[in-house]
Amino acid sequence: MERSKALSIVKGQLTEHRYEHTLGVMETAIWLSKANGADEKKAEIAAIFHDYAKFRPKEEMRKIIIDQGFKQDLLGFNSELWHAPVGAYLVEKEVGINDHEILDAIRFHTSGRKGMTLLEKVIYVADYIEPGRHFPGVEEVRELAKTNLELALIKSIQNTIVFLMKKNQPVYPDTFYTYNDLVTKRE
Ligand code: DGI
Ligand code: FE
Ligand code: FE
Ligand code: FE
Repeated sequence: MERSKALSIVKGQLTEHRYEHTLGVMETAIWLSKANGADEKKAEIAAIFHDYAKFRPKEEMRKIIIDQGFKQDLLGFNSELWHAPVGAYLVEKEVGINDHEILDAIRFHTSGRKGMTLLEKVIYVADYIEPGRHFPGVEEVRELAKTNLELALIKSIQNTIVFLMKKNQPVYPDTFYTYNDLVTKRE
């Protein structure tokens, strides 16, 4: 799909602020792809659609997770996690994207997973460091991403876990599995 067509589709789903974020993720995902040998075109499309479901009503998302038999444990954790698997589903159903690498990059962009693909790593890190992001620790991850995607990914997951724990919020187990998998492989 053409970039302009994809952007016009997603614009209708997002707020202005979230659309600007999406453009930032797109640009960042393209340069991370170039630097790491990922498929630039797939990264572009995955980035454009990664937050497609962000503003769907909670009840719609809950119903899709139940009806489609997605991981039911999601329902017991922060609903912020839901837009990723629901997004992958809706992007296929409503937009007609059926490339599984792209859909998985959308599906796992919030929690990550054990055995993340290169494209999934690119989208995860791009989502975290795009130029519109301003939070403590983001600059360190931006620096790491210039030379080492893997280390940038590990640091961004660590930061997310610490951020949630500092707020006494639950951490979805897959976020830990992602982290453990990445650091175990580096040992
Ligand atoms: O949709 P975005 O804001 O661009 O970013 P995202 O899809 O990475 O969403 C991250 C949000 O999800 C962030 O505000 C923290 C929240 N969250 C809640 N519980 C968890 C979680 N994120 C992860 N990775 N793991 C959790 O257990
Ligand atoms: Fe997201
Ligand atoms: Fe993220
Ligand atoms: Fe995002």
